[in-house]
Amino acid sequence: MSINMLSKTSRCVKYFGSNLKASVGLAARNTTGREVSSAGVTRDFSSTVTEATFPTKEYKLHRLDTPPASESTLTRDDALKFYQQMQTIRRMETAAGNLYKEKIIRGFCHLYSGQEACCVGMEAGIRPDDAVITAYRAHGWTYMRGVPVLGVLAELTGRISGCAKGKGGSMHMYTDNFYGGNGIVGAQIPLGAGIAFAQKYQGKDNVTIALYGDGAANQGQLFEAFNMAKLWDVPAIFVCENNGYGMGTSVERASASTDYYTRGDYVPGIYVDAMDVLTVREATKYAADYCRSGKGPILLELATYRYSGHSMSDPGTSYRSRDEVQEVRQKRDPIMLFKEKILTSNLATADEIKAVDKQVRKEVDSAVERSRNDPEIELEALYEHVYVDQAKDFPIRGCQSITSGVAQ
Ligand SMILES: Cc1ncc(C[n+]2csc(CCOP(=O)(O)OP(=O)(O)O)c2C)c(N)n1
Ligand SMILES: [Mg+2]
Repeated sequence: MSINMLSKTSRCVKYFGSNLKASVGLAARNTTGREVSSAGVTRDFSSTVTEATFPTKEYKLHRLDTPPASESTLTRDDALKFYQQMQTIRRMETAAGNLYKEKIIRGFCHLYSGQEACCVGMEAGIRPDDAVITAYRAHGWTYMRGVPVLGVLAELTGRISGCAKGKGGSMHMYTDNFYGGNGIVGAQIPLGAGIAFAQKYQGKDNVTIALYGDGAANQGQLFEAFNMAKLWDVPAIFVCENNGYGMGTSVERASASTDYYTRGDYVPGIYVDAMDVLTVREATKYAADYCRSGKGPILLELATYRYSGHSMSDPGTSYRSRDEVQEVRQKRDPIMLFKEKILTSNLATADEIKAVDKQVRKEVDSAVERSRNDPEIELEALYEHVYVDQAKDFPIRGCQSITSGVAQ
């Protein structure tokens, strides 16, 4: 039984900063105020509210007259859901980092820790049938688009339970309406414009989110894609995840202008504080409405931070100080801020948060175990899935030695 179904009414609170501004009456949720969930977790509702309203962080606008919503109403269900999603991604990435250090994951591995509010907030602002395409920092997005933790971690260890059967690894994960995971910096942006073009061409009511990093933001191919997207007014939400650094370089050293939300020129843009998941959600809803109404592309700059180095081979300390990373962790961490928010507003109790943490730990630990021990695909399966409906003996150049036993 969902929380909402149980509640006859509710307490709703409105927050402005830390001050409680308004609250409306409390009515019984059920006779006992307690529920045992299907997971066996006892929830005590007596002290919680069903929804609360928070101010969003200030947006900066480029070629737009009205900003996204200045307030965001959060239900109890969504509060626990967003917390669980962000915490799962954090723990999954920590597990991936550890597996990499053990040399069980090989090759590239780019972690998303610190940036969780971006994908969780954006997913909450679009629909599952909308499309997403991102760069190589793809694990969090893969999970948010519906791949379970096992599908991500086993992909990283190259095992059969991986979402690409272990053939893709860190940068090449896919699922329905999720077009990867792309290793070439910036290359996913023209592809994203193409997906949006197809949506418009086919008369669909969908939008495409195409994400790139600050390091990709100065590439020529982005501006070519912006031009065509605006020329044909395709429903593309271009998103610059500005985590402050490219591969070993700060944005200030690499960019003549770091106002990335203005860099689409004739494409309107919004600067978004992406350490706050609700601010991201409202900006995304706004952008999706904008695109769906036929106005063409829009650009969001999500100001965020990554805790790890660029990849596992970068300790991430030669171009920024440990103190800086520590300070963000202590003062601006998106999960910590959100947890504080839902606890102080009584959307969730400390016990419920603990129960979520426990469940997340269990899921990630069991996915780690299987990702270590699952088999790899059969050798012959390496040349499958190159083409749609590929004939059994279809020759793939470079793979004949495997299939025919003849060295090439
Ligand atoms: C065309 C191309 N050039 C260079 C690289 C190497 N490279 C990989 S990531 C990266 C920096 C990208 O930084 P950013 O876009 O800010 O993304 P972040 O890693 O911060 O998420 C570079 C130069 C590449 N993969 N592709
Ligand atoms: Mg970056």
